[in-house]
Amino acid sequence: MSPEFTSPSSSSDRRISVLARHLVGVEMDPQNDSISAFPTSGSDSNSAFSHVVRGPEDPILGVTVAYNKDPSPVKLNLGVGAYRTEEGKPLVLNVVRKAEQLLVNDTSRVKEYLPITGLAEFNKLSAKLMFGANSPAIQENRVTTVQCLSGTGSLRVGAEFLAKHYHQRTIYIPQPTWGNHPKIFTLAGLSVKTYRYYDPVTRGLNFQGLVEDLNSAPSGAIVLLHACAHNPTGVDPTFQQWEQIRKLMRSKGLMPFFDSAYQGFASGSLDADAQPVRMFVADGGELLLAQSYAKNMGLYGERIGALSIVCKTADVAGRVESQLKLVIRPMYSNPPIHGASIVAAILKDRDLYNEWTIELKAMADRIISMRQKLFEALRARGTPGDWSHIVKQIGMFTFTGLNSKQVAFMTKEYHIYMTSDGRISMAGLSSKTVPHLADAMHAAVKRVV
Ligand code: PLA
Repeated sequence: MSPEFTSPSSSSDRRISVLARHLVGVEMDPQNDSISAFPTSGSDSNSAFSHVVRGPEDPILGVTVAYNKDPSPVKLNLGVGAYRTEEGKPLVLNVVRKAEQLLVNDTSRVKEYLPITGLAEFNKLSAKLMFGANSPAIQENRVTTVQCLSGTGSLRVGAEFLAKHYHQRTIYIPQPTWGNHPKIFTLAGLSVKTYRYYDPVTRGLNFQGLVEDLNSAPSGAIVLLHACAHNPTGVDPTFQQWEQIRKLMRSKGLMPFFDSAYQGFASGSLDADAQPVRMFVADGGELLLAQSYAKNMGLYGERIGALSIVCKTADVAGRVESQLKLVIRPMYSNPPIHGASIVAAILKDRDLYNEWTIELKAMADRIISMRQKLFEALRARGTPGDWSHIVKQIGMFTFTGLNSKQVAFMTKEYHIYMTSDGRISMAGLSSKTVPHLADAMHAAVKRVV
């Protein structure tokens, strides 16, 4: 932070200036407006925290931090998976604006605490969205759903519950996976192992490796599955492969923990993207599901999601829910109300729901068209390599195959920001920026090995 200390003109400027000085460890002398240092600001030897070392930036969110510091007018942030319009702007869905207006106009609404489990209506509707309106598990009351802090919070609460109450503490995650998964699960008290998932040679699924690894997992182990649009690879099993995975997991008593952060973003259809989860629910077995509305409703900052646990009986589900409350209460007491109210307003109203599906499809289609454009731009440049995976991969990301040196080159020479594993967020790209990205990729492939 580098606040300006030059003569503040108005009294509010002065207040801001004093605050800024306070934040950087210097204060104003009220008598003569001069600046004097806090006694401890010169050295940190008196601090109880002087041994604290600076931690690294997050591998994904840190990309945005670096991007924000870059003054270049051509800079491009393809790091975090956040949807941008053709103009490169963040998007608030129209249907979300409408729902918010309804909420604001309803003066009977209050700001009381929600129950520990969140907004009941939101929970019911979220389970229905994933499991389907006619899901026997829902009709038989075998599902418990609790509102959580987006996908991350749902994973964390689910993991803490498992660490406390499930007989197996090992969770298998795909190799590679979203970088936060191993941290969430380890901190919750689970022990993390990986199963083979991606084959860099074919740039596709290593199905045989996956089957072998799940086969040799201990009976009852937990298995993290990306419900659709696998992050970072953009590679999903086919429905047939899902069916084989399901059979194998059920025969070994492996516990599925689905992470659904992109329902609707893979195919553009909420129902099609829910299919793998529904296959596992249809066999009557148990599972966990973390849902996020960050991407599909564009509610990133509202931190709204849900954890569902499908159980064998309603009685078990009730007891599981009572224990989820004991996990949540000391963690954050109860969840925030606004995002849940927006989601519930949209899911329960037929017109708003339909409008949402149209806007969601438009976002998914724009991403798909960016894949085509980037693929064609590389072909037009004669960029060495087979880039067909760009159009084959699914969801928000392309796992380009670029190595970390090539990524560093693209950031330094072209001001293009992306994660060092070569993942690019297609949702951050637009027709205008495709040529710049294609130029950068072309140069990186030609000049950096
Ligand atoms: N699960 C997966 C597979 C994800 O990719 C993400 C977000 C989440 C869960 C959590 O999202 P939420 O808590 O915001 O609901 N991944 C992002 C953002 C989009 C991030 O890293 O936080 C990504 O760029 O990978």
